[in-house]
Amino acid sequence: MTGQENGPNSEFVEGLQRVVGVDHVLTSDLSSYGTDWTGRFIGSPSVVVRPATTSEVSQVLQLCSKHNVAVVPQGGNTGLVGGTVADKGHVIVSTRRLNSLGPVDAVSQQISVGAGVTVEQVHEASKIHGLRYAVDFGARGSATIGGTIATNAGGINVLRFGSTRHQVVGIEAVLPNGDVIEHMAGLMKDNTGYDLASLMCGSEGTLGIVTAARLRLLPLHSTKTTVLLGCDSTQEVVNVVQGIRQQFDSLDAAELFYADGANLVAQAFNVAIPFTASVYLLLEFSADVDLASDIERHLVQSNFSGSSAVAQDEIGRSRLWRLREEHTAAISTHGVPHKFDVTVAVSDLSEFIGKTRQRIFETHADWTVFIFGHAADGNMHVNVLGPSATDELVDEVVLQVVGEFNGSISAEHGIGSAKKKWLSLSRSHNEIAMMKAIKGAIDPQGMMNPNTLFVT
Ligand code: FAD
Ligand code: 2HG
Ligand code: ZN
Repeated sequence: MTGQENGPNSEFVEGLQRVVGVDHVLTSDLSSYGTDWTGRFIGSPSVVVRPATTSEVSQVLQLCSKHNVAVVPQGGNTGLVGGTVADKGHVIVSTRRLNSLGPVDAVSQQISVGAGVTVEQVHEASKIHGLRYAVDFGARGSATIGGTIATNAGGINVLRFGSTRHQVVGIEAVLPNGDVIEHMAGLMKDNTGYDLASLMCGSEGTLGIVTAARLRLLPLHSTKTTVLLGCDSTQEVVNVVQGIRQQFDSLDAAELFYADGANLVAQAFNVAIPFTASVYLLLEFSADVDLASDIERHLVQSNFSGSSAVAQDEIGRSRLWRLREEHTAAISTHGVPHKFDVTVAVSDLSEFIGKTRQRIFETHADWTVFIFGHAADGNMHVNVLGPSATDELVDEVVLQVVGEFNGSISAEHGIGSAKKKWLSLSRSHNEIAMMKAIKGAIDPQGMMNPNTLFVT
């Protein structure tokens, strides 16, 4: 839907300017808002509006509703599935000025923040009080709390603490008609009907705009131990992770990557690889005791015979983490990838990865494939360089393999515009019908993020 295919009409733009001020209604030089992080999805928004308060968001949405203009919410624009692609005539509502932060409530171990606050800002504010925010991933410096809620972001600590949905204890959001819902008390026991905060998690901007959230914080442990292991096969990684999880409830992260990805990162960013291996497993533990010797003992007892490197100081840990976290940026230095963030049962991981590589090779032997991800969740990232941005053959091939393994076509990035054609591989007809009924009830005009989630 949009009533402004030929560009925004002046009455509408002036209305927006009255709400947020002239400086915060942009109608030219919009490419940084119009193109996604990967460069694969390029939109052509007509207007970017930058409200600073919930009341301004409400007035902006009322105006958009009145003028029949489609709205694309945008936070840090670090999404990887084309979820912020806006067509001509669409308005991007940037939430970055909704940046109120805290204070940390040390008694309830919670914090209230505006949707435009970054994940890293929440980490820093929590740390001062001996607390931590569980959601963490490479784009922490730019990804916003609103964006992480809208995508139900996962990241490296899901195995211990769950995804974003598990951290959100209160929500404030503006519905398409401008109505505000606000449920921010953060009561841990509160069974008073539908869980609207949870509904907004993973809604990808299709139901309204998240303007603030109350987040659960956790005690910050005094010691972090990061261990890089060299393994011979994916199945060995799966076995090691299983043994470690049984022994250590202090395991925060278990990340897998291969020699090809490590070499790419090393070349792109001059990061040293401590030893060679075909598959790497990066483990991170946090606890109030030094776990290094316990971990070493466990590995010896379980007959682990590969190479290893251990770091407990900030610089050493960061060196090891860069090998994993810089995969995304390193791949992008070689072109515009097709990206998949999929989950299969951990017990199927090895077979799934083998089959995925084989099918891609059979489809096009010259395409380059990088696979890495969150080993304990069965969440792998398959990145393919070679096909053009609009060629969807590789998408069809990879997502079909996921379907064969009864996996999920989106583990953590969302469906966006990239995967909406394949939603039925992971969701039944009745489930999609129910989701569309919810969308229709909340957004009868279909004005919220129309290119995302559903094929319309
Ligand atoms: P955007 O990209 O701006 O938007 C994403 C989606 O949310 C869009 O559909 C948008 O319309 C909607 N949206 C944004 N803000 C709001 C709001 N306030 N209200 C309603 N809808 C909104 N993701 C993971 O899950 N795990 C990872 O490990 C991970 N690692 C990454 C590493 C790198 C280097 C990069 C570049 C990205 C990574 N991502 C990861 C993907 C991305 O950072 C997440 O999807 C993040 O949640 C997006 O936040 P954002 O603020 O940038 O949202
Ligand atoms: C990660 O785990 C992110 O590093 C990004 O989810 C994955 O670049 C990707 O495909
Ligand atoms: Zn990831």
